[in-house]
Amino acid sequence: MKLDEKKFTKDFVSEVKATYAIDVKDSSPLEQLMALGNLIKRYDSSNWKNTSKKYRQKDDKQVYYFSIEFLPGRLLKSNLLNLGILDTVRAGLSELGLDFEKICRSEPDPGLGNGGLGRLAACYMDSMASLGMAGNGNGIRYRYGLFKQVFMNGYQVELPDDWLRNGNVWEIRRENRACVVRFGGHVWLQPQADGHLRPVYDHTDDVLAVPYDVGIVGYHNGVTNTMRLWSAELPPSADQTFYSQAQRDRIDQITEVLYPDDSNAAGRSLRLRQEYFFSSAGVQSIVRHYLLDHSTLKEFPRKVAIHINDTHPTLVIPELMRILLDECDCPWEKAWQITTATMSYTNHTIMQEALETWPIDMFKGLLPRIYQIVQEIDRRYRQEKLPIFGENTVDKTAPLGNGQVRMAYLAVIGSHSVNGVAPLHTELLKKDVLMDLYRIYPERFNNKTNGIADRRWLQLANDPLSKLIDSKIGKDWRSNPKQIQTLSAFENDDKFLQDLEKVKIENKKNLSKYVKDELGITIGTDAIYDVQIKRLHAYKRQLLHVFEIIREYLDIKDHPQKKVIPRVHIFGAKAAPSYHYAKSVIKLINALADLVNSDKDIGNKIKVVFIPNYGVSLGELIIPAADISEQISTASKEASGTSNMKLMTNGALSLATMDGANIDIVRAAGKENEYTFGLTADDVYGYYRRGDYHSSDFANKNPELQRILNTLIDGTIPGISTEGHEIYDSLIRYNDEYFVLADYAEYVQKQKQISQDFTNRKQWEQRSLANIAASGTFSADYAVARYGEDIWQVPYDRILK
Ligand code: 26Q
Repeated sequence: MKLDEKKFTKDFVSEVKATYAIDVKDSSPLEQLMALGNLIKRYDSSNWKNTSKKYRQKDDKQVYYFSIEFLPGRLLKSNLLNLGILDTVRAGLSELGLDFEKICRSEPDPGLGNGGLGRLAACYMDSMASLGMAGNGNGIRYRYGLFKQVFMNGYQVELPDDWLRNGNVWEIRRENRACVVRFGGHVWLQPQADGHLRPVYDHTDDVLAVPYDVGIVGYHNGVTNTMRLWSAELPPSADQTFYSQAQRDRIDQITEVLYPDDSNAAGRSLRLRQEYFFSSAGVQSIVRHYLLDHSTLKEFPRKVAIHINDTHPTLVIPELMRILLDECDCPWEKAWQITTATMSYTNHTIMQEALETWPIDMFKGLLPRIYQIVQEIDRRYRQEKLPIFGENTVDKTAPLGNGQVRMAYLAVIGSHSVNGVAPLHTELLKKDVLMDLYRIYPERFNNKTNGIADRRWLQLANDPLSKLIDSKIGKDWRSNPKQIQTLSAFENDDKFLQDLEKVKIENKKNLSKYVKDELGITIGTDAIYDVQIKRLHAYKRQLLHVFEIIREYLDIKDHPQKKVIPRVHIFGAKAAPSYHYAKSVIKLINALADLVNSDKDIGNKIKVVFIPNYGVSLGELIIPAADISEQISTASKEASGTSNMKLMTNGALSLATMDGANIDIVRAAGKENEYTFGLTADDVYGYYRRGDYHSSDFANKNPELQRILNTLIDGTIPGISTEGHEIYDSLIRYNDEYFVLADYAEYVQKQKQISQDFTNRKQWEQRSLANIAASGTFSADYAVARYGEDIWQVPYDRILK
């Protein structure tokens, strides 16, 4: 959009006055943020209105991306960037004597997700809008986001994330679009005069789902799509029904908090309530919208694609069936055909035990009509497949089995497409996790490698690098991320390589200031910034990284004179509150940090920085400063990973196992530009098959490793007597489920290599450049375009080069 600085400052001044009845000079950063948000929303309102209107007039096919999590990050800068008015607004505010960065920081970061899956949903929203694709988000407006993490005495403590305290300036409450979602009660089928069976409900618990819409602004294209988040409220009571406090609480609870990624939460009926709540409200609103312009349902799958981000929204399948059967009088066969043609499903996990299931008893009580429909899906599935595949296979794959509703199986059976998120992951789905269903529906399985919104992760997070890129190859890469490849023409341009180094140092300064201010730790910009930022999970093996720090520590203590290349080990990770082991690893890292950071012999040679409360905004600060990207999961366990892509595009070199999308990153950037090590997925599966992994063998034959293991239990690291023993036991007594000891030696060897290589500044910058230049293929724009072409069959405007 067009906006000159003068008009902007005038509008802004009057907005502050109109909203708060004060002058700008008397306003707080929060008030400035609110006024700015309102103004931007107003500037964008025609785009938003016209986008919806255009989709409706052209009768474009709509994609609805259902996700129980969205992690959009702060929206101020990204909306300004995408509208093309970032520089104008920045200049205007500085003209008024205001601190733009401070205003940005006063925006809460909506933590409506746990990690990769939620952030992926947000990246895809950004890319759909930027491609001009008719994409809609559908999720939950949690009153409290994922807990805020603080450390007390090195332990994780969880505090509530009251992100809505001051309201959300980007949302619009649309009470007139609310729908009722029914839970519990009794249902029976009553024959009608025309022979139809119609369900009759009594004593249901009804909940009002109220949508809050957030505009998702496309990049420089005048498109604004909608992300719709549902909030649970009391239904209006026509008959003056009195709600007891218990009923009120039950309703309020539904959208009160986001569940942490934690298998203990599975089986909690509130989680199931959340899943049905947003699935039902979303599908109801889709059908209602569709029927505004269409008189029959025949066209539904040609006009609507519903995508489910993991199994959490799987109930959209029986819910669409319910609406078609019960409210539109469709016969079963036709309803099923429409449903399967509409639905598609992405799997994000490889671990069998993490596949979502619900006890039938709970499911039936909470969702009686939906359960009847799932039973019928199950019955027909068995009937159809039994003669072809036999009882054993059908029993293993049916939606109902072992007293459970098996959500992943229901999702595969009710969709026309099932995808994994990296090539290895998709192969493992076919070979292992969903093997039997792959035999039954081979044509449904496909891969869609994850991607990231480089607008946020490069353009916004790393302005200095973006400007440097502009100065070399122009700005085309900003709309066509693969064009960044042309940057490799400068691999022998010494001046450019030095500039690249300067940018990295500038970003390190930024981060080091934060670390100093917030944690009181001094870190130099000459050190290698070795970064591992992701949820804390045993399979992600933060522990392997810890072992390297202990090794370096002991090495310096043994050889105080030895010259070392300084390192800063940077961690960011939340542990699910009930994940005991993960919390022990947090305590271990913090204890080690205390030991190392305060040891005079160590000085600046090693620093360990565990930045609390890692999330999108901290990611934007940390990632541009990274030299090394730790992607060290046990091969086969990380479905894709996406921080690997964010770090790559910011010039970090990966230290990686051949897992998830690391494999694709290594292929794209060249093996010589990364550090790969460790068991492959085949090796890991070989151990499983033979059952011959013995972790203690690795400890016994490696005295250095033995010594490191002992530091967990011999008091070398103060304050971890309990945690140290637990972790030690998990490795030796319980045979090291994630092969940490098996991968130790090679990992360490690569770490040593990194220290050596880092001193060759030119070559390092060349390899950093190779990563940046190859990162364009991991832009979510291409990922979403592939979803659009292969799965959703929806058109989009932008031609990608
Ligand atoms: C389950 C049950 C009860 C409560 C919560 C959950 C739950 C919540 C979140 C289960 C899983 C998640 C999130 C999973 C996730 O983020 N998976 C990651 O998805 C990324 C995007 O595809 C991949 O890159 C990562 O490899 C994968 O771990």
